[in-house]
Amino acid sequence: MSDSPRKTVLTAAQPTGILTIGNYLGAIKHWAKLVDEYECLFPLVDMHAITVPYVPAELRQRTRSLVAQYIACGLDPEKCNLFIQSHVTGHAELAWVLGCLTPLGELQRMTQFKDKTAKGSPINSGLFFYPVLMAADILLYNADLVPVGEDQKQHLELARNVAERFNSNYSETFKIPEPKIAATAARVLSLQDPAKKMSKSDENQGATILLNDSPDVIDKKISRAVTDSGSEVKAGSDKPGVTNLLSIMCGFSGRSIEELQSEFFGVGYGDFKKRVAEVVIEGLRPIREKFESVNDDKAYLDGVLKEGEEVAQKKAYKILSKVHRKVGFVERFR
Ligand code: AQP
Repeated sequence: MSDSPRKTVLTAAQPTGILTIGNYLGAIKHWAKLVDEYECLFPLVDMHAITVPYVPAELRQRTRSLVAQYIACGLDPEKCNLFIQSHVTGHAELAWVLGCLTPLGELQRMTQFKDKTAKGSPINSGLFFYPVLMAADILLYNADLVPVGEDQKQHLELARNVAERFNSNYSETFKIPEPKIAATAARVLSLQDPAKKMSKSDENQGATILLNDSPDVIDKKISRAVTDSGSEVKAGSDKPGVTNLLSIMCGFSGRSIEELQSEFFGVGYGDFKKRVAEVVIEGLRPIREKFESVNDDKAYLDGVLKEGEEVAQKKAYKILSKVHRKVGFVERFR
């Protein structure tokens, strides 16, 4: 089914803002380790980003910037494929076919949709259809493995179901994608409300640390992060704020929670936070420097995206032609 003897990995981020240390520690840092072993496709999913309110000029700018952020985080375009989802029309085309195989009830069960509708803001049908588009993103390249966080497991399950349904209705076509969960991936929480995850689109700027935040800003945000009652630097369900800071420090330093707890035994919250800020600033320094050096190089970024698009387009066309033939569409004339 695939040209490559290597397994294919596909995973994505939405260009909805500058990446946070949550996106980095929970996802991209781990993706960067896969490029030597797997054939990796990392689409920038701009079509998913328009399922929620957005500003067109910002989306365009954020999509370009996301390529630079990916490269800065270690996704080497020489070793993996970076491209824009909307540049490969097969994503939308396959989503339509898969949508026609997806019972309404399956989409109504998606907890992410239910959560977003519960917030009461106006909902469009694109948001409802989001999991089908995600299934198309994956199946269009016959991906073997999909690195996902807990929050995306249900969507991947839907992709697996729809692939199985297609194979059983129309004969074997798609591989059934498997989740790939990095054992050490952190779930980074909001600095202002550790009951929710850190999100790049959070309107409260104090809640997130962005990959291009300056050392001063990082220092301020961490010093103002909410902590918990008591004064001990210790992880636990009764101390979500401190646990989050410890886990951020683990992510950047590679040290375990236990080691950090012993180091900070008897140390107050203020000094602990200063140390967390230093580690985050040092961890982000090379990323910020690389980002600044590539973000303005439009010719280089365009070259990366153009090459990515060509590779993705070729792969997508192969699968899509097969799908069109199987579902009974007349062969295209070009
Ligand atoms: N706080 C987080 N901790 C760990 N992992 C996270 N991811 C996101 N936030 C955290 C992981 O980052 C990858 C890319 O995410 P995405 O851009 O596709 O969408 P998202 O999960 O909705 O990320 P955000 O930052 O919360 O975006 P917005 O604000 O637009 O909704 C995924 O692998 C995700 O699990």
